[in-house]
Amino acid sequence: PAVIRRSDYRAPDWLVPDIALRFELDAALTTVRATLSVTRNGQHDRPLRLDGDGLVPLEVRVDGRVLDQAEWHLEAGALILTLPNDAHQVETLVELAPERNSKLMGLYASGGLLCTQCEAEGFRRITFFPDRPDILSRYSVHMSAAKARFPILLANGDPVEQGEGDNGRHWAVWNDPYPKPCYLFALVAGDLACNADRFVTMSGREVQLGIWVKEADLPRTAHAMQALKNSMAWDERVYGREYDLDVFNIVAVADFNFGAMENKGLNIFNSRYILADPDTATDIDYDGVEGVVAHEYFHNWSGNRVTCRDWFQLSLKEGFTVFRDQNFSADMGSHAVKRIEDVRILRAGQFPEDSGPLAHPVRPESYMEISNFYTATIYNKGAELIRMIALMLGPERFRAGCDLYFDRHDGQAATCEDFVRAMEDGGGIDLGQFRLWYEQAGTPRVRALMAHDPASGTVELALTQSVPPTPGQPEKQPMAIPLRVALFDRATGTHHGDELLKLTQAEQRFTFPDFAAAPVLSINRDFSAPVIVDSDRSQADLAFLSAHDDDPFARYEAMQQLMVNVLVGRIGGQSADDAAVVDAIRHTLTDSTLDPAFVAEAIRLPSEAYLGDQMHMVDPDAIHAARDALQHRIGAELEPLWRDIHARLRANGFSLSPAAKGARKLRNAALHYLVASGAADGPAIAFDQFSQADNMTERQAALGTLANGESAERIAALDIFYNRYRADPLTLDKWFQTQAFAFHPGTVDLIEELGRHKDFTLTNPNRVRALYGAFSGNQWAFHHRSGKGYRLVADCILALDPINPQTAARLVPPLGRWKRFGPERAGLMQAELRRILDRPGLSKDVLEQVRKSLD
Ligand code: DPP
Ligand code: ZN
Repeated sequence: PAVIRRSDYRAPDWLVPDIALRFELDAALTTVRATLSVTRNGQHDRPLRLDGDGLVPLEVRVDGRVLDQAEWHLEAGALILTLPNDAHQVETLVELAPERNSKLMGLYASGGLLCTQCEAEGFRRITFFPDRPDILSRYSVHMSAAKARFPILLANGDPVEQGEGDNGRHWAVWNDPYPKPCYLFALVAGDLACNADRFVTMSGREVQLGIWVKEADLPRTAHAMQALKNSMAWDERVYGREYDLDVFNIVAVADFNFGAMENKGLNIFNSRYILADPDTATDIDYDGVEGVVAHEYFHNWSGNRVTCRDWFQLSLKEGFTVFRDQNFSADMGSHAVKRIEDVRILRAGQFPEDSGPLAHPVRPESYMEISNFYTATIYNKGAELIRMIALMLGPERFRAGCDLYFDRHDGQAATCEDFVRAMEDGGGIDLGQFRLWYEQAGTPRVRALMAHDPASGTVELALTQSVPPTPGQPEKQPMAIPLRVALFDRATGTHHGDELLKLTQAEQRFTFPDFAAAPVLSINRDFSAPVIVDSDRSQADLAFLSAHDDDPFARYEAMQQLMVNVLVGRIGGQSADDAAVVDAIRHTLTDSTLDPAFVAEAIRLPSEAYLGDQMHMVDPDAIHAARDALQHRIGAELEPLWRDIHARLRANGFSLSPAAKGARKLRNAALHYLVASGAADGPAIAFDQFSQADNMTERQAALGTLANGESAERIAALDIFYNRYRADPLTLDKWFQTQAFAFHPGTVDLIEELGRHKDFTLTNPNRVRALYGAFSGNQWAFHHRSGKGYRLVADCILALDPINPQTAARLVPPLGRWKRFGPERAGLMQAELRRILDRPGLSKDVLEQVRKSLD
């Protein structure tokens, strides 16, 4: 398979200002007739190339005349035509078999529906077309289908006409007035019920909103609808961006590769990001629905009105839109907790990517399969880049930069460089050196050393930075790193204001006058830059910050670092001062001024994977043992507190208020530590919570806690959960996932069993992720010294690849981290990667990931 390079970008040879599509829909056999008006772009005599993937033209016409076979040919699936004039009408007819489309790209069947997924390159599986995001076309879509099976027919834009046909068929026409790239094309046909609502925009236009689901799921759509209306209002208020069509529809489908898709006027969602009710959705699920509904809605401006020139610019829309949805969610709930969660996600997903064989810049230079680049680097690190720009500019100038970006590029396919330039021109800033963030992969490390001179009262902060080598980038230049710092007075626990330092050189010194005594350094406050900070702060200083820092993220971070230091000591076999951690947790738990949701974050031990990331060589067994022992100690020493919190925060009735959510979060943390304490009644208390809970947040947390141990309650709870939810796929996913996440010595064997369970299927991506995705994130279990975990995941990849290569490829990265896990495990992991590579006919999705992982 060919490697595509950013440097090879060329403007398209032909444009397609208009396209008319006619679909005769049927699950077994659909026909698609496409009429493209094409115009030559510039002076050249190159042929028209229409991408196709698995398509065979049944008919090709140019300006109405049927071509004979000698007048066209196929090249790597694409239809090649030589055209004499500068403008023509090209018509093709193809047949599709949606119900046999297990890749879930293009037109496919899911639970009786027909739906589409085109991003990134699925449209070429529907019809012949120049499938690249810089071709913007006006779409007219005519669909016909059997009315009984497919009473609802939806497409992008506005509905214009509908009617009855012969043989029980009916039809509908939808037009989208906004030119768009083909990756935003969508249609849905099926038996759907609608949660209908309306939104009046800032200029007084009324928009019809519809969330379309199976009839039985209607009661689970209220939260998504509220999130949609809140998003529309927020984008008007914060960015001045109004919705632009008369209808906005969302459809939920059960089988979906992504979380959701921002098709113009017709978002299609993985049902897990639409459906929520207290019985089946956790608070995290509710927040996921709110965040993803917002994300896809915000794409209407950051992605659809202004789209990407080519797929190397993916972060242009994704990084910016993640930044937007993060801020929206922060505004809907707690800024402090949202920031902590987002950093936790970045560290869990993006930092490992940045330090492994799949590391790539936010704007990559090359790819084999673009589906492999929907990564935490493009999305989450991309969002951090926008956040740094926003921080350096301040709110007003950032808004001016955004306004200029949207105005300047509305209706265009733009680049990351266009965005940066709009920020420079609109915000009044020089982002010259900052551009390196788009070019250089790898997480920068900043070393911070503080010295105090009592004679002069001067504090000197010496900062050094380095960016580690990554594949294809052995040497790096110093980056522009904005670091928020504050210097705390030890006696009063206060500081004189927080400063934004701009680190631009490899080594830089900053001085601060007027400190009679040595202060305590709070650095990278609010996680102002996505870097790793090494400092020589003592455990006492970290404990001080964990009790006094007024920046919630920095306060959380101090606590985390305190815990990491103790755990790394324990893992290294040193006697560690557990008491410092226990004291800091006690102090946090008893500080009544703190938000319980923040407390729950702050007292949480760093994950096993995060601890692994702190070490040069990862010993999963030692990490597990150390973390387990510390957890036990915290549980046992603070047992009365855990009991008290658990009893006290029991709610009277369910609410989704931030206060109620925070209480549940802290209560679940208390249950977790209480069980970890080894108290004899721990499992019984957990089982009681499991049985009594009127919501999934408490039920699943109790189940998860029980799943870690060995008890009669564990078996009973898993059984009850299964029987209660076996008919509800989204909730049954939790049953698989909870067992895959369990800290239990038998987890690896259980995965093998669950992979053969009658409810396990490879055709549903959510189910695959719930079992194998979760398992490969369970460091201790996945890295079982037998190598069985690696074998199970490799078996799954091999079995899934012919069915759904995109989802199969997503399971590869954990196997690629072999360099960090010692020679024995490395050998076992490489052997599994080679076993995959040896399979003939591997997809390019999996091939690219496995090849890079072996390097
Ligand atoms: N649907 C995916 C997202 O919204 C890809 N655009 O991020
Ligand atoms: Zn997106």
